[in-house]
Amino acid sequence: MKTKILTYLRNTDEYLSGEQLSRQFQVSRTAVWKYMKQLREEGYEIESVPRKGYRLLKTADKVTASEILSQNKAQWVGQEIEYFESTDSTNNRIRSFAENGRKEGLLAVAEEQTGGKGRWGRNWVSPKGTGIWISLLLRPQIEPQKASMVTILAALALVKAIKRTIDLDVQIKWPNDVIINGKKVCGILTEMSAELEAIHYIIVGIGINANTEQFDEEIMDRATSIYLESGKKIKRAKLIVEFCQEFEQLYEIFIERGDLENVKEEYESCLINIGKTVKIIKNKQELIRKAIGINELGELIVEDDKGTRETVFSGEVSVRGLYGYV
Ligand code: BT5
Repeated sequence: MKTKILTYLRNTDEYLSGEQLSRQFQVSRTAVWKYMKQLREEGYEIESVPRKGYRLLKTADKVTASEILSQNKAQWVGQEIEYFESTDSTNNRIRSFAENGRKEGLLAVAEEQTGGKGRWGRNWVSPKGTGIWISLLLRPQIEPQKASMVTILAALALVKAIKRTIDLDVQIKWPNDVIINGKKVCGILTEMSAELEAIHYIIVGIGINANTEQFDEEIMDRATSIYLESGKKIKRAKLIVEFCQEFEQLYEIFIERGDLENVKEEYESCLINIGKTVKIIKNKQELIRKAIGINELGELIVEDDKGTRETVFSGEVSVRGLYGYV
């Protein structure tokens, strides 16, 4: 109900009287008053004028379920939300929800992660109040080998969502980093539960440094935030909603087609690796190659100095000149 009232307030500049709201939502005027009180406590600035009613003045930079749901126009991505003030990792939360049979599209959102995870057991710094730490549950009926394509789609959806929110040049470092001005602004951790033939579920975990003002020394040279690059603080829920909408579109087409041919060009247009020398670390071996692009499976196409091409399916790929490979 709180979400419905918030959506209603958000969609008009007019005053809405207690009576109007109580009629609209079939609740008492006292109940309306209580919801307004709750919203104010959550940080929304709601003006109330005698004989006119309520009007939403300012929304808080919250990532609560109501704040996201009241703006989300996606059909099913992020239409169910589990919000945590603090949790170890939203990927872990989605894993337990998935094991309990929750539906595809469920989004776990945390204000803070105490055990944020990167790939291969690395740490993901996830402080309170400034970032976006979310995980999405998917149950695609595709071969397990295709699961990594979801990371490609998530990265592209993130680029599009950020560009819709703010005017910045956003790029992708294959496969899971989103980059602004040569530094990492988002990371993606895709996890899966599967058998040889079938996927039980996929968890797409996304970390976005949105309004972060500064980073600790250990990641300062490689991490940035939307705020640090643009000088503007964004409303985090808005960006989450943009992501849900963009991702849903890309994912539905992908499920229908079964490959990435239709997004290849757009993806490559923001791929920072292209034409660059890259270092591939695979089975503890280092290979130096030139990156050419991706194929319809989302694999990175690379070329050696003799012009022989091969594809990289997964692993660590650093780009010369970019953090971590100088
Ligand atoms: C990633 O791993 O980039 C995946 C990050 C996924 C985080 C999300 S948050 C919601 C969900 N729940 C989780 O527990 N995880 C997901 P990788 O490519 O391995 O990069 C990790 C490396 O990035 C670290 O070793 C640091 O060097 C650096 N790093 C850590 N925190 C960072 C941050 N906040 N911003 C930029 N770089 C960071």
